[in-house]
Amino acid sequence: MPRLVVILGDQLSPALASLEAIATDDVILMAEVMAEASYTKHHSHKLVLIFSAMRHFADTLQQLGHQVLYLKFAEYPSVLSMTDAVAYALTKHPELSSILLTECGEYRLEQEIARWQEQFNLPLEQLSDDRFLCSRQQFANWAKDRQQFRMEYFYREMRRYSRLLMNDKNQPEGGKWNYDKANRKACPPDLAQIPPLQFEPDAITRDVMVLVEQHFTDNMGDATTFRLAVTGKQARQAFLHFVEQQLAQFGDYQDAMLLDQPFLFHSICSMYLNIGLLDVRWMCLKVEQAYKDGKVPLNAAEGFIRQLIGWREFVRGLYWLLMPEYKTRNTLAAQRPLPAFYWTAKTQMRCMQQAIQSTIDYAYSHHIHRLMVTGNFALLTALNPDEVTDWYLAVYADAFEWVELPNTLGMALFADDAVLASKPYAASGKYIQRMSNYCQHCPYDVKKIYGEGACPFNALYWGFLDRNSEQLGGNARLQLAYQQWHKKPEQEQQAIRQHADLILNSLEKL
Ligand code: DLZ
Ligand code: SF4
Repeated sequence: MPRLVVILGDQLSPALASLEAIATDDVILMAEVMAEASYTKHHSHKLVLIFSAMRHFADTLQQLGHQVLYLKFAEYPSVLSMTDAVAYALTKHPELSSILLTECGEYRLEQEIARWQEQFNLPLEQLSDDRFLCSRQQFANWAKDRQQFRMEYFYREMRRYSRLLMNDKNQPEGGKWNYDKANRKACPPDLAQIPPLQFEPDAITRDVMVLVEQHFTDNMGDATTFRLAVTGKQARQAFLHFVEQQLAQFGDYQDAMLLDQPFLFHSICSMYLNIGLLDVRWMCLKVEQAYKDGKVPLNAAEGFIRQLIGWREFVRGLYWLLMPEYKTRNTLAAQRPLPAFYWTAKTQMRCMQQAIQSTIDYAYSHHIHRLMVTGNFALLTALNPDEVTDWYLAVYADAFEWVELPNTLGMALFADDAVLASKPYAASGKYIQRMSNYCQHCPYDVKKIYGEGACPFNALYWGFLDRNSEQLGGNARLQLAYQQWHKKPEQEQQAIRQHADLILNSLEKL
């Protein structure tokens, strides 16, 4: 009996479970729809990436002999959502007698899909997404008897399971599981930078760029500057370029930031991986091989593999374990609205300007920009988690809720009742000064805590600790910080509090 096989915009993998299970008379449905393109105000590069990659993927499927029904954006007036697309496909193909898909990546859409069986009166089969190493069920089993979920322990199990960077005695390569401490160097400004690979848009991408420009006029970014990979082949080229040219230094400098160098030694491949153009096992094996061949040091290979099989799988597991309640958490009762400069980069704070400008230009900024600059600022100023998480979901090309929400709500905002992080990643200007050269190019003075021209991160940091002392004062990992605060003379504390309040009441002016 022929089936309708629905493939979503982040499921562009030839080895997708539902494609592995496909039969010759099944019909594949892919659809560009308004509901998915507008549930958040996606960056224009994210829209071009997804639509163009979908069109290229559909062409490949057709060339392989599959029957593909592809609905282009705005060409089917009755089709505004994935549900509409399924309804349309079933009218066109009344012979189809069931629906098959690989489980989707977001709770929101999963709820919509769960209604199809009743709505269309057809059996619906959903396959586990085995593009992840750890299934939702395996994660739930791991989490079952634990009071606390810590990435490090999950990661060790994933290393044993995947056998990546393990020696023949089943011990971690080099004797340690984690080399993160070796990965926190500041980057010398004159170190040669090798940019990530970019790709000239082909005719399909150019069409999509025009479409996005026409239909999404107020979204962040300029669609005409789009230069990302849009096929699996290009994405693999981009990743191999990273392994050969950048990975060796990725380890040492993964937390560093430099003026006008948005990429440093990062791969910029998360957006390809998260829509299925890259395969996580293939990526990890390439990185492991580069280490075995003596081309990259262990701290680089381990640091990269940890992001993929540790952190990425861990946040996905937690997301599915804890949704939908997870999204409603707001541990520190943060309520302030997001300042307009998150959309424009128009702020004098050089660090924020740099992190946001690269977001506008490339739908990308690296993890320290996200965690320790824009995220840290949002934490210190008590920005409303709904607004902040929606911003991250919208502006990054790699952002889908399963990965974005735990990283933002849990890691950056410490708003998830300490499920993800055991302490808030709050930092003063000193951290940014240590890890970047931004402060040398900033009108604010990083050495000043309060008074005219003081770096806002400083008073905000102490103000954050002071304001939340009831909730955070007992946190063992913050003892040193609280001791430093309590050592300050009362008069200085008062001046800092006043300065922090002044900033909090006029965020838009920073
Ligand atoms: C993100 C996205 C966008 C912008 N557009 C589409 C689309 O038009 N059609 C589609 O199938 N998928 C799209 N996606 C990806 C889905 O939103 C994605 O499958 C869910 O976010 C679940 O991860
Ligand atoms: Fe950012 Fe403060 Fe440094 Fe300016 S001085 S770049 S605001 S940390």
